[in-house]
Amino acid sequence: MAISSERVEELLRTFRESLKAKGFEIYPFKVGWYNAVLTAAHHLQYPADTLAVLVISTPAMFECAFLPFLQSQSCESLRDPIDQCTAHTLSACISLCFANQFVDVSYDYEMLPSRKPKFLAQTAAHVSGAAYYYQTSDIHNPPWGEKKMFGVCVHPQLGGWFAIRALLVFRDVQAGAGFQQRDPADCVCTQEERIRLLESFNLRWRDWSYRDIVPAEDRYSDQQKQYFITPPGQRRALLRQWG
Ligand code: GSH
Repeated sequence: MAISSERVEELLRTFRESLKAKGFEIYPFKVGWYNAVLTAAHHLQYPADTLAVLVISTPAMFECAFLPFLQSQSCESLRDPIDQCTAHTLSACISLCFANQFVDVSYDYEMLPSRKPKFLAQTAAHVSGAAYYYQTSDIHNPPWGEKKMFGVCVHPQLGGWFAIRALLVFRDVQAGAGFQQRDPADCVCTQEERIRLLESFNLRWRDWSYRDIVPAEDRYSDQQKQYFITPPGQRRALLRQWG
């Protein structure tokens, strides 16, 4: 039986609150909305009404989940501290909130045997309403000719100060017709701004200016910036310094 949109919210309420306290946000959607915009090779193999949830990290994740996670572990044993922290936090919240549900979890860092990602994170962000995925196709006369320019997601409150972390699929939960798709906020409205966004992201991504394309309510702390600016191979030394 398909559940109403109120039941979807009820099902997710405690999970949403537990993850918010750790600096994550969740955005529910139907698998069919995602499959509708992709070729068959990328489809998620579930019926169209199956409930899925996208998980993103906000700037608060670093202080609310990551630093406490480091305190609880021996840093030397962590190979992928950020990914391990995300998996640890999500698994704990899933066990707590969905003891009686089958939840299939895919992380942004996981690949299929074909080397394709398990899900297209930016597409999932767009169809779930989390963040608008700006691509060359959103620009009428792209000034770059045939040059490949990657698309980028912009969150209406966080700009680019967030990261897409995971996709959950509730195998046995079908959402009813009342659960309606909401478009993501189109916060980079003009052609000029969209060109500036894609140029900043593709040509000057190291300076992170694309993240401030819209005024953000929250941004990464200096400590978090220092962590992410440091190449992953050198972060262990940084963690040792932070002690
Ligand atoms: N695999 C490493 C770990 O788990 O520590 C690296 C993780 C990592 O740095 N991921 C990037 C990230 O979280 C890409 S998703 N960046 C934050 C951002 O770009 O906002």
